[in-house]
Amino acid sequence: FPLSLTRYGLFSLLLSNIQEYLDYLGSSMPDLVKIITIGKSSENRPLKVAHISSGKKKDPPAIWIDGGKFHYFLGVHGREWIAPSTALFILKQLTENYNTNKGVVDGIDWYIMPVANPDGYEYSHSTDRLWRKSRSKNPSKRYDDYRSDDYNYYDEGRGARFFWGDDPENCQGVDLNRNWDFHWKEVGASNNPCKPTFAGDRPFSEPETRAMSDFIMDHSEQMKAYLTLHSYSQMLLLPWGYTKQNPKDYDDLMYLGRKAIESLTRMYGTPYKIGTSPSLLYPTSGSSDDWAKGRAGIKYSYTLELRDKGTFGFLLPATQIVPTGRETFAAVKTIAKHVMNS
Ligand code: ING
Ligand code: ZN
Repeated sequence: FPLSLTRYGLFSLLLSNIQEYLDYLGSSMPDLVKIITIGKSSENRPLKVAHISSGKKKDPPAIWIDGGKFHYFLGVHGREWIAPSTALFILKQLTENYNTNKGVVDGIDWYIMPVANPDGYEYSHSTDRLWRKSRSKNPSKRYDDYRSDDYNYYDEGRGARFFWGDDPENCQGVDLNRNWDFHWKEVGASNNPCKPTFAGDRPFSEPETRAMSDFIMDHSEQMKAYLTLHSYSQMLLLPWGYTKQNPKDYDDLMYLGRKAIESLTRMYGTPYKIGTSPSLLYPTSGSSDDWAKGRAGIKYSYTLELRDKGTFGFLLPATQIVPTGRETFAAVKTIAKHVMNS
């Protein structure tokens, strides 16, 4: 199957290519890969998860990876194109290169969702390259009505290097990384549907976050690690996002996080920072990694902010897709081995 991660150059992978590739894996390796449709997006696109399980080990621990919810494992965010590519790279290694990666495939049940925000991903290709949110229709209220309660944190300080601009023309969609039901909308999220960090009218208002959270909850006992891929800034973020207090097992998360990043950096020397979002970036609430730890009880919950540090930002050149995939897979394997042995 001719899936070339770089073939589409700067235009990245089209959603249709990704969906076709998932279906191809499911039908060509039915004993190893099952494609599960966990729901539909606002615009009725299927939300697909690849379940990789060789059946070699009884009751193995499981790892979830999403890109583009977010952003990367096609994370949740539309514009963060390196996320789905990296998720696909990992998926490809675990399946087509099974023989090289037998240890981690046999020892783990993998759930990989390359595109958690298919509508936003599609919209970032067709209309607005820097689109972040989903594409659901918000109740029409004049933009001016929201000005008074705008949350302006991102207009100052370090967050400003991201694109958080006002978008009065585009008041559709919800930030799928502010919509989760854990300390929802307490900090770092907007009431304003025209802002890139709009949290939604209520927690889990969106079909994408509902489908993901229901699925993860159904498998939460098995899941030992939750990874969500975003871009950009080269950071491994750990909970909590909503408070400056650290979780009780912060040292365990830092220990494994450091080991994972050592593996990543060993490959090409790419430097990463490790810490919580309030200490490295900005506070946020209603994000998926906080929910995965706080509600689903998944111990190792991490957000990976992939390449780069701002030179190209969201417009990462296609020549960096495969190196990003390789170094990120090294980090993911380190996490997998730890989870297998503990
Ligand atoms: N960054 C993440 C965001 O949703 C993040 C950073 C993730 C903060 C998880 C806190 C918790 O803002 C991008 N690039 O979207
Ligand atoms: Zn993101």
